[in-house]
Amino acid sequence: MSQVVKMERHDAVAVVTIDSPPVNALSAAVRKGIVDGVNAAVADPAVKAIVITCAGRTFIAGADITEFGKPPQSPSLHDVIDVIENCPKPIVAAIHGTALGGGLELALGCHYRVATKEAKIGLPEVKLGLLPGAGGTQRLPRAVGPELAVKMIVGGDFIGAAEALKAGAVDEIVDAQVAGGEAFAKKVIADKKPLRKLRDDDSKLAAAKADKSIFTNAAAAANKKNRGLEAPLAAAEAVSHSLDQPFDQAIKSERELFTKLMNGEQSKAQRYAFFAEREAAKVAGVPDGTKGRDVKSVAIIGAGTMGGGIAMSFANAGIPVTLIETGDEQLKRGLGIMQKNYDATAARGGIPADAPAKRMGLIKGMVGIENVKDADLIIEAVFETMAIKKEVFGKIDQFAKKGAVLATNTSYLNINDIAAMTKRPQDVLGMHFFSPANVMKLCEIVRAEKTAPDALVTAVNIAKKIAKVPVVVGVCDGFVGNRMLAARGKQAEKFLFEGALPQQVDAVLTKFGMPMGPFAMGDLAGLDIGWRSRQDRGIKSEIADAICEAGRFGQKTGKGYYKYEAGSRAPLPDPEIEKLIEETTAKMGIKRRQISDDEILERLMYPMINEGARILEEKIAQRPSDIDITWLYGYGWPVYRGGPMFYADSVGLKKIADRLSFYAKQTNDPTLEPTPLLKKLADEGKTFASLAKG
Ligand code: 3H9
Repeated sequence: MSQVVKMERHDAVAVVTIDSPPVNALSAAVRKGIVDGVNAAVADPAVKAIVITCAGRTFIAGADITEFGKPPQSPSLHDVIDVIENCPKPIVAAIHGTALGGGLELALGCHYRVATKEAKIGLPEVKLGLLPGAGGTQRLPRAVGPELAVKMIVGGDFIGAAEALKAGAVDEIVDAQVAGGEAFAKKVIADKKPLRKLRDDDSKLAAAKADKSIFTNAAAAANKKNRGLEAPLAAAEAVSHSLDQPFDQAIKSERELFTKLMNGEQSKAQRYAFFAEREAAKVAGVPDGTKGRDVKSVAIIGAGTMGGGIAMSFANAGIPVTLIETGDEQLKRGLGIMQKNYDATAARGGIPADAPAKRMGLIKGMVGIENVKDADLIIEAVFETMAIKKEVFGKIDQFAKKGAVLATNTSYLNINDIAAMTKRPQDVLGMHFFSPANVMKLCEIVRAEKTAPDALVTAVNIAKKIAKVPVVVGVCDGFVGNRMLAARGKQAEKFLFEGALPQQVDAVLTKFGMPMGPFAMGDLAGLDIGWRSRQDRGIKSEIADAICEAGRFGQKTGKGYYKYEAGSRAPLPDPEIEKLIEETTAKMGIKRRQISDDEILERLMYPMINEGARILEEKIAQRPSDIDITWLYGYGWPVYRGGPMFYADSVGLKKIADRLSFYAKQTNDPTLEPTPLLKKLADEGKTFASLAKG
């Protein structure tokens, strides 16, 4: 008897039910249980048809990812699907929740499929750096036609039951999976329906035979969207074999491509990122069973770029928000920008035409901070100045209701000091969104000294609800992401003095896979902000200051470290900058030198990793993988490189520690010496990942 799959006979229908929480993944035990269940049903002469279905919240969510990279155990998923497809009695897959990856491949091996109304199906393997490896690249095009199939497989996106029915992937929509599956099976018996096998049905391929451009177009689109990823290109190739190879040969090609991806570095990194993201949502150091507080209403203070973006994130998730400003003028301006932003997205086809009105309808603009009084969660997004934040929190404390969670969106400031302005520091924490807040998925949830566990859990829950990826961090200057960014920025700036130009430094990072380098990023954010902050703090930076003194504030002035053509965001190298840098360094008596790309990469990355190690030592981040998630979702770190700490492990910590010591001496900067934690791990031949295991 299987612990995870049971078989019951209801009249002439055998129901094989998989019950392997949380998501019925196809572990070895589940695979064996299905084969045993089907074989038992075949052996029972009273059974005329079989239903395969799942208990719990979902149909099979795919192969068991935790088994990848370990020695294979039989039966393989291929074996299971062969048993199903070649079964002498008709088999109906009854789908609810999500049928994903190997789960959908198994369903496509069944002779018929039914799904509940809210069910979704998809082959998201590319998101793990893989492609469907159990026949999905061949059976899906035969079910829905190659055009939709390649779109689904290369993009990894799901479709709903209604679309699946229309496209031909399911045969009927049912109210409940088990009863609906049984009823359909009875019809199959009564109508003597044939043992339909997708592998033998080429009818939908015939029309597409002439035009193979759908595959090259899908590959080109994937390449444009996600530079450097191998899986989408391999997936497009695998699906294309549905047209130029017989079924069995195409399955062999699929297997070869799948195995190559599975053994490659990219998928390893992407699988790591999948689990790291889920791990990040688990808050260490709160008592087991801590529940979040109820959040029925949300208020956001400040309708500027950040406040507006945060409000849009809530509206996008269908949650009403009150957006608070100090005056009508500011409120009108903020709401106007949001409306324009939504209209532009709708015009591009990014959201339905009626979405802007619906979403703006969820955002209620109000003047006066007293309007926070009904909110369960208040997020402050005003100017990044301690004095102003303190004043605002003093006022929030006056008006907010008891038990409300009070969050600040500060990106650097000490939240303990902000919390001290209230009589309820246990309710205060940080929710640091990243710009543009309606797009970027990261939300650093900052735990201050006195933050109550249930307040923390509330913030994590609400961040997930608005489709953000929460990472819990501690209080320090810049938290995790910006603190590491500062370590990188310091080196980037030094390079300009030593001999490199902005375009050389940036190109090293874009070649690595980052969406942009530090100088293009500075131009995008606006150089005047840092300039003003340096003036406040009495800090000089000769090149950056000279650029701002020349009125070059970045993209908004059409010139910064680069120049920009009217209406374009593409950075163009500017000879004027080259001249400015050379003149400035000449005046300072610096002899410039050729700097290699290798040196640039090492000196940008390793100090950042060193800072990450320091962050772990100080327990500002709970785990190395949390730092990786911060960079994946907040700064566009390429997912196929897993994140800075994962990357460090792949380079080897000994090499990183040695190079840091070398650069500390070369540039006369002792802060570059490896931190005690990095040094210890390097000396012991260990990785950052070993810390998580410990
Ligand atoms: C594949 O199928 C390859 C085949 O083509 C070929 C094979 C030869 N395995 O996300 P959640 C865990 S590749 C193992 O928080 P939700 C997850 O880690 C696979 N574990 O829930 C978490 O554990 P914990 C193709 C899995 O409701 C728990 O389940 N399939 C798997 O927000 C809950 O997950 C995919 O890529 C798995 N396959 O979302 C689908 N899936 O509680 C991947 C989940 O310990 N999964 N877990 O942290 C998903 O997209 C989402 O989990 C899903 C549910 C939408 C299903």
